[in-house]
Amino acid sequence: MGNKITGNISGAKSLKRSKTGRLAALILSLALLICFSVGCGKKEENPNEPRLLLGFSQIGSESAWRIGNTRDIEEQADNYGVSLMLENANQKQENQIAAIRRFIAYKVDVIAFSPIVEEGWDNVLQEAADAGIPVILVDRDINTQKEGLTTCLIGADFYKEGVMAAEYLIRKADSLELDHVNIVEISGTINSTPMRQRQAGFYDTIANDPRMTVLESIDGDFLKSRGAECMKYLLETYGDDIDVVFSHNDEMTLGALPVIEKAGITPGKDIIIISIDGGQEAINVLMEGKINCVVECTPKLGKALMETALKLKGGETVDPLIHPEEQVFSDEMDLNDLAPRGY
Ligand code: GYE
Repeated sequence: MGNKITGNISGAKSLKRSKTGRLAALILSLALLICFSVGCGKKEENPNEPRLLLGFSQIGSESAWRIGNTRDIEEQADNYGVSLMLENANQKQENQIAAIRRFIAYKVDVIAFSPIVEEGWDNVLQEAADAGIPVILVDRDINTQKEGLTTCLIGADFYKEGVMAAEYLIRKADSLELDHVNIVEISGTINSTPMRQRQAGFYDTIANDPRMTVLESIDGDFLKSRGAECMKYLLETYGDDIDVVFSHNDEMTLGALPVIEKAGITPGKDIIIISIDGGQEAINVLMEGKINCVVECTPKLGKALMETALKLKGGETVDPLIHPEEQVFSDEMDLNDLAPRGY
């Protein structure tokens, strides 16, 4: 009997359920119909809502390269719907460290920065790691004994740039049939990755050529004004002995050229001029014949940065090293059809 009552009760319930069920099914189908017709079948991304918050500490505004790099990162952040907190450190490491601390306090999704020099980042990066915020190195590397403080590096192969600069010089010395080549080097910021690696690539490549001598290497800090000062000092010290100026960036080269001309020397003819970056102004001067060779270093790292940051936010693994493709522009080629450089 208990069973029957139970059966009756359960029968009544199931009758009730089936009525409710039919109503629910109707509501559900109506909802689905509305959803499909207005496109709410999946969770829509709100175009006004950023996909991620990226804190980026830029070194400064020392060169056309750097300004082009900042602009590219801003443009690509817009393209990818990334909200960018951009801080310019005005060439000071302590400003970069303070910016990274602000990004941590703000709880950004991802931190990116271009370290002005390689040393001295462990503490602040440990703080980012403790806060669970992934860090991307852009353009330059750091030197650390600690594992896992950063996720990846997106930047040029500076060693290869130095190699390409030296290979050009060896070809040029061959074509001019030079039996000795005295080089002065105006280097980028001491202890920065491009300075160290461009120098290493260049030195390693000329090492086996007995014609090559580096008279002096001097720190021009990637700045135009320093390029001019360095060149003045080098001309006062070595005068006519200088056969080649190897300058680590266009800005310093553009600073050095008027000093050379003022001394009555013709750059590009009396002295071989080799530069790195490939900004429009240097390419124009190369086409005028006052620079002999410019090794390209592209500042356009924004796209790779946004794609990597989005992957990190999505919990995906990323490539530990992304190098853009780069080339050499020189007086060995016709540059008339070269597309505008964009920086
Ligand atoms: O060559 C120079 C700049 O780190 C690659 O920094 C960059 C260098 C670039 O300011 O112009």
